[in-house]
Amino acid sequence: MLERVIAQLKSKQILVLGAGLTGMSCVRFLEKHQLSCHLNDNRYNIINREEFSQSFPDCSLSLGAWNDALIKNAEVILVSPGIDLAAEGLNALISDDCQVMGDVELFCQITNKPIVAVTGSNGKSTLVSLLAHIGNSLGKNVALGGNIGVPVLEQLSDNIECYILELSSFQLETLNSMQAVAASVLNVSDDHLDRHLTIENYSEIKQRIYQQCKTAVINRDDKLSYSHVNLQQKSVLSFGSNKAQQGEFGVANIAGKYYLAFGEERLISLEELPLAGMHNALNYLAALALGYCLGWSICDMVSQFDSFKGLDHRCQRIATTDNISWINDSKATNVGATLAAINGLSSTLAGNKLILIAGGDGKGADFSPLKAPIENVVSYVITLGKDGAEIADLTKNSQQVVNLSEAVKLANQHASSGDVVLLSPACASIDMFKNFVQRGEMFIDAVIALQEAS
Ligand code: UMA
Ligand code: ADP
Repeated sequence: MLERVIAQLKSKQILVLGAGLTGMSCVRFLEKHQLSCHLNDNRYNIINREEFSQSFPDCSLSLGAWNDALIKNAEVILVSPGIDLAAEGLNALISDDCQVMGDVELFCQITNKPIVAVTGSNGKSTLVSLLAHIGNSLGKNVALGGNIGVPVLEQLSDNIECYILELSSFQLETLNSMQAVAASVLNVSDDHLDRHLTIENYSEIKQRIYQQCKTAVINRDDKLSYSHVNLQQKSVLSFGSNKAQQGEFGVANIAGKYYLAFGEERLISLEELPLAGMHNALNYLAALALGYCLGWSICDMVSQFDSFKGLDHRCQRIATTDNISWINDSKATNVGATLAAINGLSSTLAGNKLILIAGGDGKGADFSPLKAPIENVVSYVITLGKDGAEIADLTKNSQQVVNLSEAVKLANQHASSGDVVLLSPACASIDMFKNFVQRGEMFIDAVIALQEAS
C-alpha cells in the first residue's frame, strides 16, 4: 500500500499547509520517501530556516502568510487540523482537481493494520490511553496516535499490531478512507463551535467516524453521539450507564452497589476502579467494548485496569493544605468536562464546600448548562481570562481575578477545613497560557507557593 501511495504522489505538486506537529510529520514522511514538497504557514518565526533546509533539502519553505500561488498550483494539499480552510478564505484558491487531505487520511491509505478510532468532546485521551495501556499490558504491540499529540505518520512501523487513534472533529473533516475495526464517538457536547458553528454540524462531523468502521461502538446515554447511525444496517455494540441487555456493556445496580457489566455478567465494582466518577465508568466501558472488537478477552482487560493511573491535569488531586483539597482539572476545556467534574465531586463533599476556578477562551460555547450545578453544588466561583466574566455572571457568589495566582489566594480565603478547590476552567487556555499543561502547572505552582507561605 505504501508503494502505491508513493507512486501516486510522485511528480505531483505537494503542498503541506501548517508547520506545527502535523505539518512537520508530513514533511518528514515525504522527505523519507524522496518526495519533494512546499511547506506554507501564516506564522513567521516558527522555524529555523537554515536547520530546516539542511534537514529537508527537498522541501521549500514559505512562512508569514498564506502563499496564494502555491495553493493555486498544488495538486495535493496536506492540511493541518488547526487550519480552517473556509475561514481562512483558502477554499476559493484551491483548484477543483486538487486532492485535499489530512495526515490521518494519508496514514489510512498507507497502513493495512487494524485500527480502532475514538472521537468525542471529552474523555478521548483518557480512553485511548487506557486502551493502549490494556493492549500493551496484554502483550499486544499497540501504537497510539492522533489528536493526543503524536502525529499518526510518526507511528508508522511494520512491528505494530494495532493502531489506536484519537481523532478530533478537525481531523475527521479531511478523513474519508479509514477502515477501522471499531470506532466510537464517546460523547458530544458544545465544543469548537467557533469553527463548526452549530452543535448539529459538529455532531455530524464527529459521527463520520461511523461511516469508516466495521463496528460502531455507541454511547446509549448520548443520542447526539449516534443520531446519524443507521442502527439496523450497521454492526453496533453499545455501552451506557444503565443496565446492559445481552451483548451490551452497562452498569448494574446489585443491592445498592454498582458494577460494570457485560449483559448479565458482573465485571468489577465501580468503587474498585482507580478513576472515579460515572464519566470514567463510561470510559472503562468504552475501552472494554473497543478491546472486545479487537478480540481481546474482557476478563484479561479488566485485570489491567488497576495499573492505569489516569492522565495528568484530568481531575487530579494535587495537594492538601490545612485539610483543603486542591484538584487540577486544567484539561476541562469545555462545559461538558467541567459538568462531569462537578457531578463527580458532588457525591464526595459530605457537607463541605466546593470552590470552582474557571474561565479562559470559551470557543463560542453556551455556559448556561453550568448555572444549575453551580447553584446546587458550588459555593463560590472564581473566574479569569477572556470569557471568565460570563461564567462569573451565572451566580452572585463569584469574582473575576487577573491571574491564577490571585485565584488560588482568593480560593484559599474562602475555603476552610474539609473543602475542595477545583480548577476546571470549562474553557481553552490559549488566551492566557501556552496550553492546558502550562495552565495546570501554574496552578500547581501557585498552590505550592501558598503551602510554602503558610
Ligand atoms: N492555526 C491557526 N490558528 C490556530 C491553530 C492553528 O491559524 O488556532 C494554524 C497555524 O498556521 C498553525 C497551523 O494552523 O501553524 C497548524 O496548527 P495545528 O494546531 O493544526 O498544529 P499541530 O501542531 O499540527 O497540532 C495538531 C492538533 N492541533 C489542532 O487540532 C488545533 C493537535 O491537537 C494534535 O495533537 C496534533 O495535530 C497531532 O495530531 C491539539 C488540539 O488542541 C492538542 N486539538 C483540539 C482539541 O483537542 O480540542 C482539536
Ligand atoms: P479529551 O482528549 O477528549 O479532551 P481527556 O481524557 O483529556 O479528554 O479529558 C478532558 C476532560 O474531560 C477532563 O477534564 C476529564 O476529567 C473530563 N472527562 C474525561 N472523561 C470524560 C467523559 N467520559 N465525559 C465527560 N468528561 C470527561
